[in-house]
Amino acid sequence: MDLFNFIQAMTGILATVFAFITFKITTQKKELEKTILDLKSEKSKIDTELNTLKNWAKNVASSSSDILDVIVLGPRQAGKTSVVESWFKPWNNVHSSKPTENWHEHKCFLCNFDDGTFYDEKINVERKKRKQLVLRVRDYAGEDSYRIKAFDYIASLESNVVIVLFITPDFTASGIVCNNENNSYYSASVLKELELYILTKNIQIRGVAVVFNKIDLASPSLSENDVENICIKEHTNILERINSIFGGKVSIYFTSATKNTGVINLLRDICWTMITEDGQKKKVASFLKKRK
Ligand SMILES: Nc1nc2c(ncn2[C@@H]2O[C@H](COP(=O)(O)OP(=O)(O)OP(=O)(O)O)[C@@H](O)[C@H]2O)c(=O)[nH]1
Ligand SMILES: [Mg+2]
Repeated sequence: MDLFNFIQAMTGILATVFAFITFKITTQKKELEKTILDLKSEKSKIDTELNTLKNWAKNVASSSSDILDVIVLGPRQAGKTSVVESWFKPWNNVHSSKPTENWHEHKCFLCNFDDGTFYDEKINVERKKRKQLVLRVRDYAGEDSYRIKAFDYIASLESNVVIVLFITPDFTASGIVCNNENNSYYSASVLKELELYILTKNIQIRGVAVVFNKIDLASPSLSENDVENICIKEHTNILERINSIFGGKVSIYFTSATKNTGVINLLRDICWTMITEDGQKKKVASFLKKRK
């Protein structure tokens, strides 16, 4: 082969290679352009979905729960279970109440309420917060040994605790007197022990309710005012001991589980230790109405 033919052959080969490379590049460019188009359309779909998600998230609140713990204490037969069951099982007959073994726990949802907003960094959007208020009541057996178990339980809680202390006076034909059971259940040493538990663990006590129950047993010759004043006077020592620990947090109630007197107001005030806003109070009031 002479040089001319050789050059001609080489030119042919190079032209073919060049044509092939050009074809390859053009095809790949087209594929790349198609991929870019696909990616753009995918991105726009994702953007639309993300926007929809953000708008949805703006209106869907992130929920968490607050528990209000209520610890019910008092000597045997004071009527603790009767009062507590009138809150949670109003259909139960008070007269059929049996002595409690250990303790009963009741839990129920009280209300939802708005709790400001927060910035959700995962999706870069300001979202609403919603709180669920849950009531958890522990009704302990009146035996002394359960008092200390209740104190241990109180010490395991941190905040939002309401303590309900039942006192049942002796209602006799001649009047109302404090009985020994109340005195020993709320003795100075026992209350000191409770104080120690609360102080060392720094527990946030929202309120303390002292409940004089069974007021229906008071002589009908006594007015409501008389009954209340005599109950307070006859239990001054116990009340002073309780006040010396809990100070301004103590409120006194007069109830009758059999006559359903004062029991719902007691529950309302317990709930309101956690609730300050009028709107929330209305929701709890409608919850309480179902129990009247
Ligand atoms: N008359 C009257 N009787 C009541 C009242 N509340 C409870 N009782 C009665 O008192 C008794 C004791 O009631 P409980 O509710 O079981 O008392 P408790 O404090 O839970 O007693 P323990 O579980 O043993 O510590 C029952 O026979 C009830 O029917 C009340 O307000 N008036
Ligand atoms: Mg009981």
